[in-house]
Amino acid sequence: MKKLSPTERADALKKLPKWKPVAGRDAITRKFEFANFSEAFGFMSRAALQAEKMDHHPEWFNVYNKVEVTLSTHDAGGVTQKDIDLAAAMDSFAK
Ligand code: H2B
Repeated sequence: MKKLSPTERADALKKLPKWKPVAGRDAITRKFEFANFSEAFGFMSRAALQAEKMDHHPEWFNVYNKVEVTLSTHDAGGVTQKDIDLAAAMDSFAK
């Protein structure tokens, strides 16, 4: 997996308007908010199964109804197409 160039990354993020670049690091992040813990954990369960299928795993932090997700490809040292694909899948699970 090759890191996306700044232009490729900016282009890909146009389709993921809720995902933002992380300051000082080649990664993207989004805060999800749900009605309650059950909804948040349901989302995390679906995201976890997708992550396993892709062999690509999120950094995330959950408190009650909020889930903060950071995506980066550790093997590549930055954002790759895998991060974009997992971000899009997470967006679809949060709908
Ligand atoms: N997840 C993420 N986010 N980045 C990686 O580089 C990565 C991963 N590598 N999940 C995978 C697992 C690798 O360690 C295994 C051995 O395939």
